[in-house]
This record gives sequence, structure tokens and C-alpha cells, in this order.
Amino acid sequence: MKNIEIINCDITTLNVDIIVNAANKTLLGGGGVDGQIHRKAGRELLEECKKLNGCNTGEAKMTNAYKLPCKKIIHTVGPVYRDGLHNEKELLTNCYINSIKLAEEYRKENNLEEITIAFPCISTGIYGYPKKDAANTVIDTLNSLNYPNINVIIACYGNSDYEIYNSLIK
Ligand code: AR6
Repeated sequence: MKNIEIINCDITTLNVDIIVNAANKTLLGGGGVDGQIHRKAGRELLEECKKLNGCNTGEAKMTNAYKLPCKKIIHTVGPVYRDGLHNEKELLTNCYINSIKLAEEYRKENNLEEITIAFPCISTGIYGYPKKDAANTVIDTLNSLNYPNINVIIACYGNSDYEIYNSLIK
């Protein structure tokens, strides 16, 4: 990645190229960050999502952002955490890799020199993924990828995630 920045914020307020949504397989909205994104983007987002036929765990699909300040939304579906023995780590990794692949396609299609994509801490809310394990996996994944025209923001929602990520990035 070009740069990785950890910030403590509500991801729906970010005026970046792309924000990522921690969605569920239906892509039709829910609680957590998904609920906030749908509420603030407006009804048109749901109408577009209805045409996508859902999304498998670890995969990603892009939509417009409607009333949000960002330009696009990538919806990805994190794993529901059970015990760490059900492919959770690989599926969480796939969410980040597949979202960044889509972001790079978007960058190239639009002839943009560089773009910024912001991620929430996928799966670590309602889906119960342990926060430190998730953060370690996310940082390892991002460090293993070579996308020199993509800036990443990790949008932490509250101090606990923010502190975990800052301790890892040092
Ligand atoms: N900005 C940034 N991060 C946020 C925001 C926000 N506005 N709101 C919550 N978070 P969750 P999951 C953080 O539960 O665990 C939905 O019902 C939150 O603190 O939103 O992947 C979907 O439809 C946590 O760190 O997503 C699925 O059914 C992180 O976002 C299910 O929840 C993820 O928490 C997905 O569960």
C-alpha cells in the first residue's frame, strides 16, 4: 500500500474515494456500520443492493455512495466468528484482499493517480471476531500487498480498536 493511516472516526463521515461496508450476505442492510451506511446513503443504496444478488463471505461488491460524502462503497461480508477453526482468518483476509482488488480496478478505470480506501474493523462487532486477532491479520495482510497507488485508512470506531492498531503499527 502507499500509506496506512489509523484514525478514530465514524466511517460514514469520510470524504474519501471508497469506504468499505461490513455487510451480511444479503447486502440488504443490518445493524452496526452497515445500518449507519444505509441510513446515511439513503434508500437508493438499498435499491442498488437489491440488484446484486447478495455476496458470499470474503467476497466484495461495489456500489455508488448516494448521499454519503465518499464516491463509492465496497460491500464485503466478513466471517461470523465461531472458534477460529472455521476458516475465519482466511475469510477475513479475503475481505481485505478482494476489496483492495476492486478498488484498484476502480482506480484504473477512472485513470486516477492514487485513491484512498477506508475500512471499518470488519467482523469485530456483531460477528464477534476477537479485536486483537483481527487487527493482526489485517496489518499482516495489508503489509503483504503491493498496491503503490492505494492509500488505506483503518477507521476505528472508539478507542479500543484505535489503541490496538496503533500498538501494531509502531
Ligand atoms: N464507522 C466505523 N466503524 C463502525 C461504525 C461507524 N459508523 N459503526 C460501527 N463500527 P459491525 P460485523 C465498527 O457489527 O462485526 C450488521 O448487522 C464496530 O465498532 O458493524 O462485521 C451486518 O449487516 C466494529 O468495530 O460489523 C452484518 O449482519 C466494526 O465496525 C453484521 O452486522 C464492525 O462491527 C456484520 O458484523
